Amino acid sequence: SLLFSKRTTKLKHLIQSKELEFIMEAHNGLSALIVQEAGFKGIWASGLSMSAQLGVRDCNEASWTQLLEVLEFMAERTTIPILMDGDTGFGNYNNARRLVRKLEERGIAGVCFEDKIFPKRNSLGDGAQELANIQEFSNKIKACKDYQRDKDFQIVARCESFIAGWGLENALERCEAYRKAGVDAILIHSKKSDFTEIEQFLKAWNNRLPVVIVPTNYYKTPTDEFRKHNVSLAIWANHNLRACIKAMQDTSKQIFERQNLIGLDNIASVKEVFRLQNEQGLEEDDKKYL
Ligand code: SPV
Ligand code: MG
Repeated sequence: SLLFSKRTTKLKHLIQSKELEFIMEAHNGLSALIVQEAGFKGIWASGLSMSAQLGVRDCNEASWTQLLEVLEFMAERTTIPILMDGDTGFGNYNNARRLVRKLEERGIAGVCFEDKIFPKRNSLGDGAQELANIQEFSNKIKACKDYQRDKDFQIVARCESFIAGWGLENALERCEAYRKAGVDAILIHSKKSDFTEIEQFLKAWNNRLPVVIVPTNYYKTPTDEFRKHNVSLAIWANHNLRACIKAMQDTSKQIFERQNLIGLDNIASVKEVFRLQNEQGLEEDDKKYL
């Protein structure tokens, strides 16, 4: 049964199964545990969220080794698979495949690489987007697939043709090249507020490989539409980050203005903090070992 499988095998199953599955964003050890406790079967280690929680921009300002440290805490506190947002792979094929090796060593189940130029920019912003050369990016994928040790480690190729304004034909050409390079799944991204671009792609793509989507901007599309068009995996990509930003802003403002702690109803108890940290586990061990 999958219950006792490796995380790579679990992620492979989430991606390769016929069912529509969901993974949820987390950006540190605590949020990763919260995602798991909510019932999700997998975690999206979002580049936007991990950079934002460090207080920097989503354009590779945080180095890949700094992100590895974040991912290590996320893996430590969870058992469900984590898919890392690997941006462009932090360089050429050699940098990308070394990242794959380090992710495998830290128990991360897969990585998503996007076909842009390092340093990348977030896809939802207004700035111009430069795409990678198709051949060069395909070879990067191939190098990573050749280099991984665990055969179930998942590599997702993210196509940014729509984001860059290059259209459907370009998206199909790219994704076909990435498929031939041996990638496990395609992530097709769109920043439109409706499902039209993704729907056109899904129809033309015709299930050649599993498809992953990120419905941040077209969130009003009913989830059954994703199911109907055979989407494999939907990523709720940044909503824990946005939830804690709002909660922290409200709480800081309220305490600053009132100069007391009365009537804060939207905060967790200290007891809950201890529970999430597993304080009790240490107390039990202290009795045994101290
Ligand atoms: C992320 O969550 O970092 C993503 C998705 O890459 S997006 O922000 O839409 O580019
Ligand atoms: Mg990202």
